[in-house]
Amino acid sequence: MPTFPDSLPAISDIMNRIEGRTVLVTGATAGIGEACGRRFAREGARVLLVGRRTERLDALATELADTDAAEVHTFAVDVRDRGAVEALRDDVAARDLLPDVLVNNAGKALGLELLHEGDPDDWDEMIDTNVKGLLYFTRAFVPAMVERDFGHVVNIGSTAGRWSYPKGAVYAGTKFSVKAITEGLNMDLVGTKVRVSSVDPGLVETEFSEVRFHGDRARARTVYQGYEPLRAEDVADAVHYVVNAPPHVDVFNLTLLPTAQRHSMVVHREESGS
Ligand code: NDP
Ligand code: 8X3
Repeated sequence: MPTFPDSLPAISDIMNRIEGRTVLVTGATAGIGEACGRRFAREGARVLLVGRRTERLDALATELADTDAAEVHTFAVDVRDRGAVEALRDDVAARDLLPDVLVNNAGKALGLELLHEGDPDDWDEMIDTNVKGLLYFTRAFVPAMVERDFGHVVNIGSTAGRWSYPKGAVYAGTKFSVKAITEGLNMDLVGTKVRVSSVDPGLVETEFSEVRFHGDRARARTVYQGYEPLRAEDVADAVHYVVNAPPHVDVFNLTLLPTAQRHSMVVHREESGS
């Protein structure tokens, strides 16, 4: 029988392939994107944080500058604004900050309504953010990756891109699109060393539901009651795993759910008080 030491080091302790890389994260002012920004900074990456809320970007940059040796750059950009995304690309290229890793995370659900009663303004915003914003960033930053024959695109999809659900058809439609775009881009890049992955979480407690319910925090809280949802840091761990994999390994898709969740529609909730 072979003998092993009592505690083996984790793979990520052995090999850090992130240190010194440049990682751009969209939607870094909250939730999963913020957790990814923190995680990559902790691993010694140079992080480019993108979001709309400047005060949050500034606060995060200050915090990371205090606690990490990482280099942090912030950019107040609306991912729906194609011109602003192109200007961002030109700006970071001029400053030699083109990303090795692009985490397309910015996204949202708006409303939880029967499709035939839904609000077309909500649909436009979801499609513009989750699909078109992701496309604009991909179009802006992947050419330089192809030119260098090195890079990684990580799209944050969702279990909603695998299973639609009642009153969530349009959000699910955007996440099915992310799945299709991830698959297509991955094939388009065959023969290059640019990797394409998606990380697809189930229920994660972030500001997601507060945004979905247009600021109704009490209603948002009910989404995560009676079970232990994923935390943003759990998803950042998954993104870290995908990016830190050896260069010959492309984790095409990583789906993670809370243990209490087995499908978009199957969640085991404990009765309150039990
Ligand atoms: P949060 O609401 O906590 O964070 C969303 C982030 O996206 C914020 O930083 C927000 O920043 C940014 N964002 C939204 N619109 C824009 C825009 N137009 N331009 C730039 N940034 C924007 O949600 P999550 O962290 O939960 O969501 C992140 C991603 O994860 C989304 O793609 C979501 O669909 C996906 N996801 C979430 C799950 C969940 O249960 N929470 C599960 C599966 C996937 P700002 O407002 O400052 O611009
Ligand atoms: C977020 C997960 O199930 O709320 O993508 O749509 S869900």
